[in-house]
Amino acid sequence: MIRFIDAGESHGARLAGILEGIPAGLKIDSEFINSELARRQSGYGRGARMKIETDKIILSSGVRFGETLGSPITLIVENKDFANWQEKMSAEGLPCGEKVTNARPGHADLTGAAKYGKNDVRDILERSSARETTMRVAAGAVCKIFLRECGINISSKVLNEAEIIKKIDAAKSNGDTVGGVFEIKITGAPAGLGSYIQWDKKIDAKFAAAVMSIQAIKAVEIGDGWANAQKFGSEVHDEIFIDDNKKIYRKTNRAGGIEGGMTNGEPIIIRAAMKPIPTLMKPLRTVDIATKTPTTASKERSDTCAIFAAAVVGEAMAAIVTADSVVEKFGGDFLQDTLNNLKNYRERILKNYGL
Ligand code: EPS
Repeated sequence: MIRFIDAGESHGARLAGILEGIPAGLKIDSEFINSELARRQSGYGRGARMKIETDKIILSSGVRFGETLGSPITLIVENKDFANWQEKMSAEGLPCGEKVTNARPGHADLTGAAKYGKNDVRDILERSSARETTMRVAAGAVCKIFLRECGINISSKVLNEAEIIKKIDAAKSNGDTVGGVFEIKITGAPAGLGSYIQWDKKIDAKFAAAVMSIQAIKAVEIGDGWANAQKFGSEVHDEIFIDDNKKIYRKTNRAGGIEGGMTNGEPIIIRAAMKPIPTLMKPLRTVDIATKTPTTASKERSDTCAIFAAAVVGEAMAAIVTADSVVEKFGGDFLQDTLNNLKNYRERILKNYGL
């Protein structure tokens, strides 16, 4: 089983993550992790913060002489911006900055303050910030390295990119923000990851939860999920064919590579919709939680659009789910055992089922 949690505030000293369950014997390329972190930092529509940070990974456990031990991997990234906030530290060593009491509509601010009994919204926004996704990308990069050994590759694209870039320009000059849709593609996964046996084993449900957990993601579909709902079954289901070598193939992939909660050997397609970021430079109406009077939302330095970063985070979340499913099916102590099991399985289902 692969487990991942992370910790850290947006303007705290550092971010940390623990990734457990990656098999022993995997060579870890820190430069690849750093290149993934750089991909997440780039993309049209990002704000001034990304000019301050140059995210670099520190591996502080679970890896020895560049190879995994099978023990939990600790991942750390320093926040360079911390230095700019240091003079404003709280007694606990957490960043405080200016007190914020006007909650942003669409953000965790209002409910978070009420739930955790805080009267400074900064106590909420520091953790709910998407800065945290840095660690998801670092953990996802390790999972991608493992998946590469298994012959599985993950990529993504932002849909309607040209149109979004135009919208970002317009939003910037209007003090507004922009959302978007990205698509993740996973190739090389064997048929049979996940299961129909129980609700919590279905791999489409796991992908949906993992991708939906990314800040500001409000809808996730597998394949042509939304469009398929409007069509007849005969227009939707991907017919099954067999070639001269007795190999199964499909002419379409509207199911997005998942049937019955299991991968079916076709590319896995996951799409996610991101709402526009709630921090607007032309702020919306809200209420001051201290005075209980009408006001306008706080104006934090922020991004105009983070869809390009979100796509990279989406890949990382998909990588964690895929790696977990591989380890569940093929074992996760020692890499060579995992790969041998995977190879035997691939051979068996190809020989007996053409899959
Ligand atoms: C974010 C606000 C901005 C973004 C941040 C997410 O940060 P700041 O308040 O420091 O300008 O840059 O994203 C990141 C720091 C990041 O690494 O992605 C927010 O409120 O969610």
